[in-house]
Amino acid sequence: GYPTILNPPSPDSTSVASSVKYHAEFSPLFAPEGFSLPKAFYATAQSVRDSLIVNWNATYEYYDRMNMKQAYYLSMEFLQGRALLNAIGNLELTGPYGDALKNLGHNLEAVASQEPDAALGNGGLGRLASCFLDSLATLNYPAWGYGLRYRYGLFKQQITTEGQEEVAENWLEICNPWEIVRNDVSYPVKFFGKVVSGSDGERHWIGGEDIKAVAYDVPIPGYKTKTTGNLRLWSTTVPSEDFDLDAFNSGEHMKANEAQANAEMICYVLYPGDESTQGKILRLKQQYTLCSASLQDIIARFERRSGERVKWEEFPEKYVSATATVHHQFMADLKSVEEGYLENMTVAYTNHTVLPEALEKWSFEVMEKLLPRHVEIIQKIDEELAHTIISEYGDKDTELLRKKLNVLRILENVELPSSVASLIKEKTIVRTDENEETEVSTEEKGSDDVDEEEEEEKEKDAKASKKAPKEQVPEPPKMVRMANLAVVGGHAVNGVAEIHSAIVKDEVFSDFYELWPEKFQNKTNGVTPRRWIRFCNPNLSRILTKWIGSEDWVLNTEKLAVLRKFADDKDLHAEWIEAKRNNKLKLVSFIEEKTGYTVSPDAMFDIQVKRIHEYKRQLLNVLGIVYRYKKMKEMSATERKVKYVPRVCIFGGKAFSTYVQAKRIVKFIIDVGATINRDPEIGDLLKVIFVPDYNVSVAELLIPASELSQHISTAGMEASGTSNMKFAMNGCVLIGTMDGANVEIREEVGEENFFLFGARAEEIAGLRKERAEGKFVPDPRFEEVKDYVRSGVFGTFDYDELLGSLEGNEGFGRGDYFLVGQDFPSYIECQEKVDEAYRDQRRWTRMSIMNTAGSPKFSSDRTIREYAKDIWNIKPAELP
Ligand code: DL6
Repeated sequence: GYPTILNPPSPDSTSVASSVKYHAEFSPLFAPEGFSLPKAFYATAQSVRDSLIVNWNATYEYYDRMNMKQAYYLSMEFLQGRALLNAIGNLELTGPYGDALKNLGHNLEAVASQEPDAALGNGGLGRLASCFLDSLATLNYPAWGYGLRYRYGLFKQQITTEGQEEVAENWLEICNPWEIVRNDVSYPVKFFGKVVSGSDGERHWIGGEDIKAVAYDVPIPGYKTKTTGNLRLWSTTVPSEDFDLDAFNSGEHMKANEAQANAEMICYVLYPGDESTQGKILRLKQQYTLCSASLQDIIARFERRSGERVKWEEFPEKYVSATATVHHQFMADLKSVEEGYLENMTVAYTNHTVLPEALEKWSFEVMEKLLPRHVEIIQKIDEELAHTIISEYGDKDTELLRKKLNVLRILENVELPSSVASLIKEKTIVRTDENEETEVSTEEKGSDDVDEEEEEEKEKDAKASKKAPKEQVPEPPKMVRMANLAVVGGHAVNGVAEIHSAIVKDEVFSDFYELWPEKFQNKTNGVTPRRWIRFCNPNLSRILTKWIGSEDWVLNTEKLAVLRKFADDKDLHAEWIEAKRNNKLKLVSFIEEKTGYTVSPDAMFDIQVKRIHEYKRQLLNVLGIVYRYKKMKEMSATERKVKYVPRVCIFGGKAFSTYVQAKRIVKFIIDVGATINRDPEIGDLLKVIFVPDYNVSVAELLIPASELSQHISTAGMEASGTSNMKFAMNGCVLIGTMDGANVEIREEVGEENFFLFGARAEEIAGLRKERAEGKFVPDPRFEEVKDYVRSGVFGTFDYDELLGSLEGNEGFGRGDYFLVGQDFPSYIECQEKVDEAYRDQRRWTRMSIMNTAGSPKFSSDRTIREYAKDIWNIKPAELP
């Protein structure tokens, strides 16, 4: 029943204009009079969507008909940004739409800037998911994305003199013109209730709270292909009969609406605060909703496509190769696991962080209440895992067995069934001498298993020694380790850059690696060259096309390497510098509009944009700026002009609303900027800008204008980073540590074209240890810079908590866990080398060209091909 036309007549500007006018009139979102910019945007988007729908339906029909293996990418975040320019670019309709809008009295860029960013993500994780969708469609892979349709996304960041303020981001206020609600596609999702044994011998989950997940589909057009993928986002509501009409009619209006409000709440915001138990439950509900609805949908599709006879054994081969890239990896609706649908070869786990606080653990009790049946199944999986561990290590070394059970089990501090516990007990009885048997440990038996006998023994001992019995130590909390569940359940586990994957297998999951080495892989991240060069940087794109000889590089980034040949060509240099300057000029206006500061386009644009986090070390950057400022102030005007290259230091990024230290960092940057930017002695030599509400469309403006960008995380802590790739592609030189994908970028662009500093990942543990032992001797320049801040130059805000975190030796939170003081000297010395290189504009331009030329590897097309071949086992299928 789908239309068979795959090629709608290629619209020229006249037919485009009439389609836009048609939508302004017949798909109205505004009053009939006038044709304002917002009205023009929505009408244009609706018109573009018409073109997308034809290929979208055809793609869907083709996959259905061919019954081919499909991949599903599940992610809590998709950071799509704006879609208009991307869609018309991919459809090769930019010209016709530009002309049509001009005829209608508007300019395409201004119309496009009306689109609110779809900010259903927090940072790199969500943006990666969106780049992957673009590559999947472009390369004709049968694949869909699944996520949640958050009503408010993350939050809108406002910057005031007090720092960051969060405001709800109402991105759906007018409507999302790209989405289509599929009212016929919805699934029940259950929470709470209880599990009972039925007369059929099966366990049944009954009662509780029932909600409904409804599908909203967003088309994902590939570049120069008919393939149009799908991003299915779930929104939550209640089955209609759940409206309590009796309560409503008896005046209890709120109560009548309670079920609806509870259900809708699930999709209100991304990462709701989770400090309270209610907050934790809400997050678990979100994760479970995504997994449950998506899996029900996948299974329903499998059943439908199977026709009369459903062969479950074909499920893994035929259909699912889902990637749980949910950083809170609630991997799967485990009911399906139990029923055998999702055994091997179906779910793969990508790890995106090694930060312990992001490797999620759920309270066993909370989970047991919310998902009682799943907890039973997790216990079964955990039990099976225990058997595997016992058979692997039980006969070798009892200490080892104990350690392995402690580390590998999914359930922490939860007792195993008595049969397994006694098996372990048997294995852990060792002979200390010929007659005596000693139990090695009770730890693996779980807290409930600590024998009463043993407690009595202790009390007896205490009495014997005439001491009062010790106070009862609170029981350790019972937890479900989601990452362990993901490794056990996944057929493949991968990290996202070489160094990160090495840490994943050798440190974070080393015990699992020992057990199942074949599961572990690396898949270095990538970004789409369509959005991140072709569409966001037309000035550079024209140069690339001219010097490479064709526009092929958009699909075959290997071609970028051709530029190496011309790295010293004077004509290329001239064009390169002009393009960068034009991009900088655009940014100058934007900065003025958003912050009120005027910056000089002649200064070096030095940018650090990413989530604000202590491990990403925006603090190191700003302390470096403070040091530079102090030195400038100590010099004469002439000296400082000779020594320093003018710089505009630009920051952008959001601090999570409850992350106090990150918010202090934002406030600090703003205060430093307020002082420096007003200092007449310094003028254009140094400016510090915090760009408010950093998001995808702001990145599209900043990255093309960047000359230096900072990727300066504590080594070993950034899984990959993807903005580093975008910057390099756009001819920006990087300053960075040996961390995440920096390592590979440096390898590709050449070490002479990358500013490296700081401790290496393998040194970090030793350095932290030294620090804890009080052996660290801070560099005097580091002390000097902190004293300078404390002297009040940047205002009266109390920076003790911030600077204090860099001092002492008390471990996490204090004692400079992120080693800012350790790396400070090498950082500022490296920054001097940056100035020196920039002063020589020929050298700098060469470095810039070499960065673009060295970035082919970082296309998400390469990453996706690797996933498809090595993990998902899917093949491209171009529409006939
Ligand atoms: O893999 C995408 C992206 C990496 O590039 C970043 O290095 C990494 O921080 C990010 N991970 C997350 C996970 N959650 N937390 N925290 O956002 O993934």
